Amino acid sequence: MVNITIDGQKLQVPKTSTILEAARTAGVTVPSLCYHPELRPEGACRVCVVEVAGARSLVASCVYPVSEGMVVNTNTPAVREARKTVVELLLANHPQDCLSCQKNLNCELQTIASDLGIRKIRFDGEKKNHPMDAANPSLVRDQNKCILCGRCIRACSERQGVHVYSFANRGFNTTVVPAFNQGLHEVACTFCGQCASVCPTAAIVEKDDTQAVWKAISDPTKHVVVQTAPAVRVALGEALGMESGSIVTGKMVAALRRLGFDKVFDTDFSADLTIMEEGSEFIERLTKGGTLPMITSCSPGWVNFIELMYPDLLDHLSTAKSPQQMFGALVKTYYAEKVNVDPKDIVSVSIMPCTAKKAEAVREEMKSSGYQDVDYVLTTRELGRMIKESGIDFNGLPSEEYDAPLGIATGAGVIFGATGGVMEAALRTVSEVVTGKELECIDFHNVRGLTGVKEAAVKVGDLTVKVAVAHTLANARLLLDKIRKGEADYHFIEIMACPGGCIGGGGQPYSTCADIRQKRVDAIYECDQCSTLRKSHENPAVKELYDTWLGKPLGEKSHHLLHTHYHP
Ligand code: HC1
Repeated sequence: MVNITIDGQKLQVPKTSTILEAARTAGVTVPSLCYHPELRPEGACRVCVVEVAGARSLVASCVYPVSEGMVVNTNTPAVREARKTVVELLLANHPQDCLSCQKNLNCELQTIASDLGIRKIRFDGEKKNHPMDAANPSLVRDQNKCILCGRCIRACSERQGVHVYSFANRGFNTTVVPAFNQGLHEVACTFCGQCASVCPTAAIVEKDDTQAVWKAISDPTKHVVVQTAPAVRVALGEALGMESGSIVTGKMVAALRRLGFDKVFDTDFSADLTIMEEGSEFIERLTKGGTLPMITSCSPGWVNFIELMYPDLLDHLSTAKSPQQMFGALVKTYYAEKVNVDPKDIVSVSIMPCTAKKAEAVREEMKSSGYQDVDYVLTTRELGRMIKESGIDFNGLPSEEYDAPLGIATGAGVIFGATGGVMEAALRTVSEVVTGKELECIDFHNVRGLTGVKEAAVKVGDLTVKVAVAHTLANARLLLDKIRKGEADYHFIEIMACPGGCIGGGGQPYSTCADIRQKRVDAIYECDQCSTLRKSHENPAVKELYDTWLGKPLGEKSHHLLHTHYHP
């Protein structure tokens, strides 16, 4: 520890701290833009400058280390003036379209300009004129709004190990671009959206599909159904002014009805179905011989990643479609038959925490019903915007239930939303199906939690099943490299592309950080704990689906509707 003084306050802080970290632990607010608590500091934007006694000039507090006896002032006229000038220079060549910008009121540049009391931009700078990159289904890049903080570069390389972005050119012409300034659809982008999630402005945002959904809802000839992913219910509240980790399942269902959806269903239903299919596939591979370790296939950012980076390992991937896509295939077949609606008149919408789900929905093979199985995917943020636009008092809504039968789900379905949840749900079912005996305890604590890679050995009858769980694509790499080298003796692996699993998805409300992810995870397990049924194979609607329509897991109909193939 070292002794320092910040704004007259004497502190003891770890000697590895930067001034910014020390200030924040002491409750002193120092504004910053390029700094992100989960990414390597860069010192690029200089918004966080402070005065250090004895230093020749102001220093960037996010990269300046503390030292014994250091005296720091964060609020002097010179500091305030320097910060203002830095932000004014950023604004000088920034499109000043705040009122109509997708990030209006969620933009860190806007907030800092306001906090610093900038009322006039003294410099009328040359404006950039880059074309938009919008030729992919998930993300829109507007380099004219880029402030060159480099957070997207670091998120993509450090968190995801994908390395899509880098700086190019010099001076005023500096940009952040994929290789050779290609569009995201032309490079090895997984569309996970972690870049959008850390971008302080609207330089990278999700593709907005809300207008298309509004149009479908107001078309009287369309039957518009919606499914909501497990992780949305524990995050949507944040977009509407509620505390992180608020469980808003019932209010969300009520809001979706008021928005005009004809039926409100739960992706947790098809998560249960995924367990039936994927669990059966695992048992088959384990007992009859098949490629092991088998790896889960529900996270589309992860599926894109293995297709792009490790195509030689695609045989390890389960052929089970994701719950979103199983749901889509059933809505325009099973459900359409049940309610006697022509599938061509059904519009199938999903609400997801994920930007890669938009790309998954338009994959060529996701048309098992004869139509595009899922028509529109909205992120949690987009749903938040629709609710605001409609003037619904979200907090004042009553709690309502999902519609049957595709809204009936178990706790095993909801834990899909947190890292380790798919594995735990699978273990609950696989154990009971293999042994024919009821588990004494269905809480598999050793696969829970936010550790990057978790391992466990689980007794299933006489077998010891070795499992691993990874979240973020950088951690996925660690496991895949082990498999490539023949050093992995796992039977079953769960991989989710985003930090914390879907609760930390690229489409979740902004400012997601470790603390918020933990609250969402806790909320997910609370949803499970409060469920009457907590094992996928006990879902009565799934049982009825098999009994009356599908036949059995891995049967012919399942194969056609619920399984897929991949592209090396
Ligand atoms: Fe997910 Fe999944 S858990 S991938 O994170 O398997 O997005 O929430 O909906 O499909 O169920 C996302 C979440 C989600 C699917 C499920």
